[in-house]
Amino acid sequence: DQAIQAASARHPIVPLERGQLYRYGTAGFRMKADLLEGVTFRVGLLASLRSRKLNSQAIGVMVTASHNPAVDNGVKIVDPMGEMLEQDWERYATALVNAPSDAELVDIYNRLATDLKIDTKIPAKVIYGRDTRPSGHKLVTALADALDATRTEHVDYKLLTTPQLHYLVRATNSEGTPLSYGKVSEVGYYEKLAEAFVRAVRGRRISGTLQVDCANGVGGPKLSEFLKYIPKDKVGLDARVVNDDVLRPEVLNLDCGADYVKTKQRAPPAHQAKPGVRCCSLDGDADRLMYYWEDPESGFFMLDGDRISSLAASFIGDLVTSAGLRDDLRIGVVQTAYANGASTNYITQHLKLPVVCTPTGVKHLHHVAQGYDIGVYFEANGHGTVLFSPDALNSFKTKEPQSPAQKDALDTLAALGDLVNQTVGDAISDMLLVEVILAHKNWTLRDWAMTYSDLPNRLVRVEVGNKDLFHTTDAERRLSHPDGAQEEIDEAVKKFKDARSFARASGTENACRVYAEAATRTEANELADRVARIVE
Ligand code: 16G
Ligand code: ZN
Repeated sequence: DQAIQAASARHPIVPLERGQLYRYGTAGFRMKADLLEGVTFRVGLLASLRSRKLNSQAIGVMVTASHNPAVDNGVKIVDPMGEMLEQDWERYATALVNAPSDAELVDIYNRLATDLKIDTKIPAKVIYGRDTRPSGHKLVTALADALDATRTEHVDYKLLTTPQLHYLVRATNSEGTPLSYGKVSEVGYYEKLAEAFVRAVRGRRISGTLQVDCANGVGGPKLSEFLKYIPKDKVGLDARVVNDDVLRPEVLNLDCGADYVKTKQRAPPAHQAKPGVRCCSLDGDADRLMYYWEDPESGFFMLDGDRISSLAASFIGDLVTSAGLRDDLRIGVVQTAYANGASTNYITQHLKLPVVCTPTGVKHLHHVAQGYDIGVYFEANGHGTVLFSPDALNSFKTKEPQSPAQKDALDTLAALGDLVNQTVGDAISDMLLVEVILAHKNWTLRDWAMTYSDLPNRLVRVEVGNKDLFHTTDAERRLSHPDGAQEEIDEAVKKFKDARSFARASGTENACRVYAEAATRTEANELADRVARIVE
């Protein structure tokens, strides 16, 4: 108790304005970095409890604020299989972080240990990493102090992309078991991806240049490192890495990156690629991906998370059919309310695959995707992955092929099982998946874009007095509170053709978001404005 109390005194918590509480939200704790030192210390205490609760398995802690500006930072906990922290535990994080004094912090820590029947004498292990933000160093020092005070073994992996940390957590906990996820090192991650990529491309070549904008974040140096593991003479992949300046913190996510491309619907101004060149953008911690190109005739065109999802679902669905496994494996696609209606129609009507809608946030999508043998999940913002069940992975390896085509499909599926990060959305791994699919289909981005036409849509951020007044149901597609608001939105939607709109409180900012789509751009804009006025 004394060790914790003394260490906590070195990393004080800053009271928030107007008595507000810190809250473990969709992306952990995320805010201005100068508020986070005490928060990160306390997250360390919870991570040690979590490890002890789960029989000393390794728990991960990632320090990042993803696509947010350089002055922000954030901290989140990763569960043993590389998943997001179990939802029940979010309130324990909130309780610890809001303890008003060091002494009360120790009380809450002890009470949690008692209530959750945690033996604080058994070993605990926590591994952690951070993105390139300058504040990250100080925060991991606070984290390490908490781990020392609780006698927790810890490993500092220093700079990592978020998905790399998720990989390492799973690799650590599965090491030496039949379900080993790969070597427990950053190099192990590169080797696994590179080997699977070569296997998946096999017999084809990645054509043309791929320009990758790394948001001036940690993805830049990590992607460059990864590319050293690719035998270019064998598979191609002429990747040109841009916006990879991690020495000037102020340029992180500035006018570049996946979030910029998605929200501004344009290519980052620095390093504009020549018309026709295949481009993609990662975000600041490399867990989101956007593809786009500048068309000589029609201008900028973007392929977002919905497009990646439908591309992956179509390719994998066809492979499963060719492999003769269509009747054995259940394939499903998981989206959120932000998914463009045209993508949902394409997946259900053209690909004939089921689509489930969940609330925003990776943990919700991931959870539902786990219910399938092959669960494809992506948010429109470019975060997502494809999950393969143990049964699915097993059938790719053990089914006896009856023809060379069937063998080819099974081999490709097995390679995808290793290529696609099974723990969380991973921009580098997803990018390789897209490159593999385009090579197999012999498609350009324009071919990919031709599969369906997006409904015009608009997303607006609305400042509201208190966003906590807004409650939703039906996977965030309807407001249940304030009273009468949903009826007004319904009335507005009725006035437009093929229209849909919803409002929800942001989980990461103090604001509401309004989404609208309709048959024309003008109508989508007008509907978004109307609904924004209702919410205001
Ligand atoms: C977080 C979520 C992301 C979601 C976004 C929504 C994770 C790891 N990240 O960044 O999935 O799209 O929040 O933000 O869950 P919002 O609630 O502010 O709209
Ligand atoms: Zn991110």
